[in-house]
Amino acid sequence: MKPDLLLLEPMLPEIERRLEAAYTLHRDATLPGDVAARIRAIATGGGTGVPPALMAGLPALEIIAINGIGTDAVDLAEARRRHIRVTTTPGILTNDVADMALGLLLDLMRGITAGDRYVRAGAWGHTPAPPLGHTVSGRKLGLVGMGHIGRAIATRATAFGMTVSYTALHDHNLPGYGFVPDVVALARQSEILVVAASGGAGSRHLVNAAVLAALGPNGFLVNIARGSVVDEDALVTALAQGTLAGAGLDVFAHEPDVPQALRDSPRTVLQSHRASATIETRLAMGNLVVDNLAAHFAGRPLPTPVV
Ligand code: 8YV
Repeated sequence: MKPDLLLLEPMLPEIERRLEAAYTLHRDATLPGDVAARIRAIATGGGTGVPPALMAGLPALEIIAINGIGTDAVDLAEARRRHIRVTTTPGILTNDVADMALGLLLDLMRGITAGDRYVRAGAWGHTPAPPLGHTVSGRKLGLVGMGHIGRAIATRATAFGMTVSYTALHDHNLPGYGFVPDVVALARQSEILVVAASGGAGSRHLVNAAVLAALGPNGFLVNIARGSVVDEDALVTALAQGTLAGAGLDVFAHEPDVPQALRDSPRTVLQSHRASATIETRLAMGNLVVDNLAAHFAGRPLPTPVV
């Protein structure tokens, strides 16, 4: 009999076909009691995770396979207590997420999508051109978080001639990149601040009103990490008051709800949590999810466990 698996987030068709071949797939988290009692596995996204109440209602749950690297939406302590395995897809999405960070920054500072809208609207030659942009190359960039994604962003920024500094839980002693222990001090010395820190209680609102004020009215913020790392109310206020020049955001505090003020602001470039959303990366991520699940049910070592 095929194990029962709860799929909490859609995956590529070819990945879902592989899952359907090996598992009895359920897609609705509001399960009747007799089905909930049979669920042995969950496949979910990093941003979606597993709501604690759902996890508590699945007595037979053995493994949570995350289609991503963020574990902040899964109660890992509870998983450990219940001996539930948890896996992620490390390393695969690093370059795509770093590319998105630079893409958001380039669009934000050069007005690329604003210029696209201007031309598509037939305004060229008829109404004033969009405002001049800002030079990206050679600027001072600060990174909040210096894991694999942060380092990939630093490599790209260096290729753009930028001076890169970073803050993290400790000095990684990285040649060419300055370590700044305090996030406010990092913001004060940066023209661009990129948030690449893991989500969770330890980083909640790490980028707060004081950090945004230190980044200042000529500063730009990019967030490709988690919405929880930035105080979103403070960000809305800074953009509205002009005490921050702009923000490029792929993640938000309460996805998929995005504050109207951010959607209306001319100082923002917005994406719907798509930094890892390429065919190539999502196929590789999905295959690793399938491989982790298959290893578990075959009694083999898991390829990429975190619990
Ligand atoms: C999502 C992410 O997992 O890796 C993460 O933690 O947030 C994303 O890559 C992806 O959007 C699939 O849900």
